[in-house]
Amino acid sequence: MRRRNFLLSAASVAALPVLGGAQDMPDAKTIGAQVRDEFLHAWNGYKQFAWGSDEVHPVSGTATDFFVKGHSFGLSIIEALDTLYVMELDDELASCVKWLQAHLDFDIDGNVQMFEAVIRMVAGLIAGYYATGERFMLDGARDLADRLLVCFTKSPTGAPYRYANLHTGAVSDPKSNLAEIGSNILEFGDLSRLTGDSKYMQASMRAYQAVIDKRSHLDLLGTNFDIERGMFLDPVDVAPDEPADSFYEYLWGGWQMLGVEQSRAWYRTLTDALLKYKVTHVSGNLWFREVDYRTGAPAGDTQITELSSFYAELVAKGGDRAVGEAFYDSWTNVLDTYTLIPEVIDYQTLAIVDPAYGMRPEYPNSAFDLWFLTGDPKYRATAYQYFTALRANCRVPNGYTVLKDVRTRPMTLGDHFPAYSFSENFKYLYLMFAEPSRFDSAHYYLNTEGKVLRGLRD
Ligand code: DMJ
Repeated sequence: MRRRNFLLSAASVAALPVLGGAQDMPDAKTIGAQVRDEFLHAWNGYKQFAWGSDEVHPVSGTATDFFVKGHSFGLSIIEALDTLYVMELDDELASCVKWLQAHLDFDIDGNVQMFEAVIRMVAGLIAGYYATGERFMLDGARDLADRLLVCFTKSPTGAPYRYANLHTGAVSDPKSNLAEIGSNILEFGDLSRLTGDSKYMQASMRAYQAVIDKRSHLDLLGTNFDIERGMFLDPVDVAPDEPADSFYEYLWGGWQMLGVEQSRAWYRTLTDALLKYKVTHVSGNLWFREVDYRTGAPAGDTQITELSSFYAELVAKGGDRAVGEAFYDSWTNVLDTYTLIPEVIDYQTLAIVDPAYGMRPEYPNSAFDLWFLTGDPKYRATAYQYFTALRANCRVPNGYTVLKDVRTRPMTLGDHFPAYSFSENFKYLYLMFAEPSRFDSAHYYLNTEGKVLRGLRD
């Protein structure tokens, strides 16, 4: 899945000329306006080449489906709803509402990945409902959740299958992982609250229970889990890296957003073990090592993905602020070294393992939450550094694109704008600089895909 090999030392890449990087910062409002302009630049590319499709490929000017080959759900539209709202792009939002009213339909004969459908589309429609008050969006979120619920109800353990056919209700793929099993309590808990039907919340809690019951005597978890046999498939615990990452994020969210005491207790128990056995320091940087969940002994390898950088904000929000701030600083060192954070590095040497950059939002996600948590200007400065690097290296005439290689100069372009970037990167940056009136920065909660489930204001 991850972990390809393209080793190049940190020193040799640092010697290359860079575009972007630290520089004098304009005032926050000016940066907020720049971020909004750049979001619009990406959005216009989507509208021009892919309107109604799931995702745009802005270099070739083409479009693709994300979930089911041959059918698009308008994923980018769903992902963008609350971003358009907070940015006060109301005409654009009205076009999205119109498109969804005409096309939203989940009665599709295709296998859909439950995890991605929940964090992107169920959450996107709930956030869209909060943003617009359009009841059909809540009905759509509920209809989709009902079609996905078979992943949970057909499982002998309660931990969900990975795929559901939205038309037939057939389920498939029992070999799952922590993130896919445990990243639904925010959406399902909110749906239970909004609809008065507790079945969604119950499904999430049962899924958590099935996995957490299998923790070791050290309170550590494995990573990949057979949901039919109720057992971990291998002993390596990669947390907080993917594919464990948002399992922990949602445990905390179950408490902070929904007030579920059990969720807080689980978060605390598992996080205490994670911090006890997994924190490691290398050359002044704090990282998390892979361990055998049964013994706590080092296992696996010393590679870590950019996706884990979200954990800086989570562990800080959860009460371990010093760990979160130190982990953020580690990733800032990677940003300083490579201008943008490559997909995979070796934390022993900071050498690149996979040089691609998938427009990943996890580092600015941490900057955003840590800024509102601490008020430390360092988070704005580094977020601005990230933004200028993004703009300098990922911007193309018709939008923004992922990169194939951050080591070359210029960086090597890919041809894809992931739908999550309509929901995440630009939104985090905009909220922390523009401080828009439609967002309550003192009381908010975003899901793992950047959907604002708490904190939207009229
Ligand atoms: C997003 O889909 C979500 O943030 C998810 O939790 C994992 N990361 C991707 C983007 O990198």
